Amino acid sequence: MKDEFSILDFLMEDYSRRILACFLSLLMITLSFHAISFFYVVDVETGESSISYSVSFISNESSGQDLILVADDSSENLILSREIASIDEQTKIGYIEFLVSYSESSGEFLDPCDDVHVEISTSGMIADWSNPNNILSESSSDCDEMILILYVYPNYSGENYSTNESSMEEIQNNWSDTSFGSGELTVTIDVNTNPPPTSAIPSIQDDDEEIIVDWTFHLFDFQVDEF
Ligand SMILES: [Ca+2]
Ligand SMILES: [Ca+2]
Repeated sequence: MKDEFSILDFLMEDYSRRILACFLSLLMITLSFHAISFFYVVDVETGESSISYSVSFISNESSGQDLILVADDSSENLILSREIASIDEQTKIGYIEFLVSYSESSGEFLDPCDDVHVEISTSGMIADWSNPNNILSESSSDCDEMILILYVYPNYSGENYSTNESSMEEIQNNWSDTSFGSGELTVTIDVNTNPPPTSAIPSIQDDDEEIIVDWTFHLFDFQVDEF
């Protein structure tokens, strides 16, 4: 009888071990599943990926100069576009800068500088019109240079950056919209002349001013690398 009990005990022990082993295996599988799920959910909820990308910009310029004669008490328009600046449709435009300069060109003695107002019309070109750093108008009465700037591609500064919050596809889509910069940009120049003291003499007048507009399109392409 003693031997029979021993065999039974042994079988029961073996059975218990198997139950325990199964239980522990199940516990390990369950814990592993929860751990993987937890980290996956954290990943999804934070929107972060273990993959990081570096985005680098390759910049270029297209520039030109226009001389515009504006009669007293009137205005002239300067029109610019991709076509006029010889920029192909695939090239991205970051921003456009203008340097407007003039001097008194009448040649008359003591002829003071004229009043000049320059303004970019907020229509015609697809651009980042609400960018707070835009300078869309300037005035001068003393022949000072005027600088205007229009940011065309939203969020473009030319600064390289790294991110793990976007996928490769999202980054590429973000910097590939060539619709920005399409259309025509109109810059209006107003002149009101200030006459020389000798203007009482009919032959000595100041009827106009010659305005020089230097413009530069800041262009870019980009590269994304995984690291
Ligand atoms: Ca003058
Ligand atoms: Ca003048």
